[in-house]
Amino acid sequence: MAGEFRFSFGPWNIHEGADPFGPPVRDTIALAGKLEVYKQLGFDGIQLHDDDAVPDLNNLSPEQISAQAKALKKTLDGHGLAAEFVAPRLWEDPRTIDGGFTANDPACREYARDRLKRCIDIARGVGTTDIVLWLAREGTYIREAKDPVLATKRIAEAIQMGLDYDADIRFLVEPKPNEPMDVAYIPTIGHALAIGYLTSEPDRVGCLIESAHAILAGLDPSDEMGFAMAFGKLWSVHLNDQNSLKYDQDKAFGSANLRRAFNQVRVLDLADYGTNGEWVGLDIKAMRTQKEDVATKHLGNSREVFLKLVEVNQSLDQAQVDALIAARDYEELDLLIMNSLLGD
Ligand code: XLS
Ligand code: MG
Repeated sequence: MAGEFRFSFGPWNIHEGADPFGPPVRDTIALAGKLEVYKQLGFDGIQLHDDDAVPDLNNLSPEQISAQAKALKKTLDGHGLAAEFVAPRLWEDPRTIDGGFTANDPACREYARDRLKRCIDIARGVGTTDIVLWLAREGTYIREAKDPVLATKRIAEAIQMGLDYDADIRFLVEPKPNEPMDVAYIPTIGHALAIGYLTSEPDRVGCLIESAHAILAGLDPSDEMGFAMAFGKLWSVHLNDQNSLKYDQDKAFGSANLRRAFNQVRVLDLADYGTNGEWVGLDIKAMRTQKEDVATKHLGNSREVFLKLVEVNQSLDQAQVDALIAARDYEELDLLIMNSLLGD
C-alpha cells in the first residue's frame, strides 16, 4: 500500500547553495532550525554525519562526544525523529587530503581510524547502530599514487576494526565511482558488497545505494538495488537524480528521468523494501537559484514523486504485465508503462 514507507534526509540537504564556482546564496540554518521542518515535510528520520551530530568533535574527548550525542538524541526524541545512521566525515580535515583509511601517511590513517571510532560512539549516543561509509577520498588522482591491493585491504581492515570496536554496529557502504577523486576504490555496489567478505563478519556489512552514484558509474540504479536485495544487503537508499555523466548533481528524485525513478520505486516496492525497517532516504540538493523561503521544496517534492510512483506501480495490472512478458511482447509492455506514467 502506498504510504507505508518512512522517509529520511540529512541536514546537509538543506544548504546554502555554494558550488565550486560561487559562494553561498542562502543563509546558514542551524541544525535546530532544520529539525523544525522534518515533520512538516513528511519525514521521520534524520541521517547524520558525525560532525552534524557533534560539531567540532576533533577537539572533544570521547566522553564529551558521547554526552553531546546523547543530548542530541533527546532533542530528536522531542521532535519525534529517529537517527537513521551516522557517517564519518573523512574528507574535510587536512589529515584526509590523501584519503582516510588509504592515506599513504600512517599518522593520517590513524586519524581516520580514530575518527571512525568516534563516529561509532556518536551512533550509539543518538540511538542507531548503522554506520554509513561514503569513501570520499579513498581513491586516486593518478593510479601510481597508491597500491590498489593494499588500499582495498586497508579499507577492509578499517571496517573490521569498526566491527570489533562495537559488536552491535553494522556498516552500510555507499559506493560512488568518482568525485572528489578521479577514480574511487569502491565504485559500485558489487565492490561494496564484496569488501564485506574480506572481514570476519560479512553479515554485518551491507550497502546504501545512491541513485546518482550508480548513474555516474554508468549503471542502472534499479538493477543495482535488485542486486543488493538478492544478497539481503540493501539496508538503505539515497534517492535522487542525475542528468547524464557530469558532476554529482543530487537532483530531485525523478526530475531527470522519470522512468528510471519509476523502476527504482518498482523494484523496491515489489521486494517489500522497508518491511525490515529500511528507510527511504533522500540525498538531494535544492537548485542554487532557489530563494531562501522555498529552499526545502526539493525534499517534499521528491517524497511526493516517490509516493505517486508507488501508486503507479501498484495500479499496474500485473496479470496484463505477466501476459505481455509471456508473449514476449515487450513493445506493448513498454507502451503500458509509458501510459501508466502519463496517467492513462
Ligand atoms: C556524497 C554522498 C554523501 C553521503 C554521506 O556524494 O552522497 O552525502 O551520502 O556521507
Ligand atoms: Mg549519499
